[in-house]
Amino acid sequence: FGEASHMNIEEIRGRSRVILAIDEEEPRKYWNVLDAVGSSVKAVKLGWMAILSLGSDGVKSLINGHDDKYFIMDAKMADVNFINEKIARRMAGLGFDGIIMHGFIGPSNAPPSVMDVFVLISMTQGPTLYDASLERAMDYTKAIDRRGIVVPGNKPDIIRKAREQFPSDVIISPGIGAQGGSIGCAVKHGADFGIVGRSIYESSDPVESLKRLEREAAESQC
Ligand code: O7E
Repeated sequence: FGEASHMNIEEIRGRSRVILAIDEEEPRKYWNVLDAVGSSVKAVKLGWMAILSLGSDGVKSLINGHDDKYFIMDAKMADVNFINEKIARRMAGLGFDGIIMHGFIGPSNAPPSVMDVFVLISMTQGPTLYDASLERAMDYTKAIDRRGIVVPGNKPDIIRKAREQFPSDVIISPGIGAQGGSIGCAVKHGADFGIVGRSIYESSDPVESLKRLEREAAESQC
């Protein structure tokens, strides 16, 4: 995945603490939001809404048109290995730098790392089975070849436990703003990035919202 001129996720961490999530219906909105925020956003998370709204060729064009940014595909993969691998290779072909999979499937079903893998260990809503056996979910995740993990930004205690168990992972945390989490608190407890969707893309001033989030992340307070 060599052509793009953007930074890797660890380099981005030194400059920005927000990963912009876009889950819109309307294809044009993906372009509009990225135009509005410009170079201040360094990492973007897209998911199934982007693939459904833009189509895979549309997603590829969007990524090509913003080659200063790091793109993560929120596939939440949880299939058998050979399917996960096919999906990961296709997503890498669209230009994605990272992909998200569920941790519960364990290392034998994880795809070989054709790009950065982020493993989901606990969710913003729930409780889910992850919360009933968080320690085991963490053990499964430790055995997966990965760049980082996903833990809920609206559950600071889980972020703290995850940071203790995963001292050198890149921790990315959704659930900031619209789902009640605070980015300052998430960073204070050990998150590297807050993943933020509606609080930015539905804001009347996305740039101002982004700046406020970056300020809160830098202050790192609850
Ligand atoms: O509430 P918003 O609008 O800021 O959007 C939250 C985003 O985070 C959205 O894209 C959703 O798919 C994602 N998310 C959760 O909301 N909860 C989770 O537990 C996990 C994720 C997620 O991003 O998972 C993979 C990173």
